[in-house]
Amino acid sequence: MAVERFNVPGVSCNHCVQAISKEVGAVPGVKKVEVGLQDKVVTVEHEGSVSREAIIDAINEAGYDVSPYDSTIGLQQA
Ligand SMILES: [Cu+2]
Repeated sequence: MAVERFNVPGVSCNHCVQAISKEVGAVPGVKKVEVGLQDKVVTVEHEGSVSREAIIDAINEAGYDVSPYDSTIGLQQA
């Protein structure tokens, strides 16, 4: 099992959370999706066979852009 995080600055309400959860959750191999409304971080747990690109594609498909996530700096509040 692998866990990856994606910084998605466009997350602003529960609609965004649901749209991203639905799109990313539909990617084969994805087990769990958590969308943080406060930190705007999408956390994806998957089987390890899922490419980062496939998840980014799904987030884009939902209508949101992904920024590179830097866990050492942390996230700026909008
Ligand atoms: Cu929204």
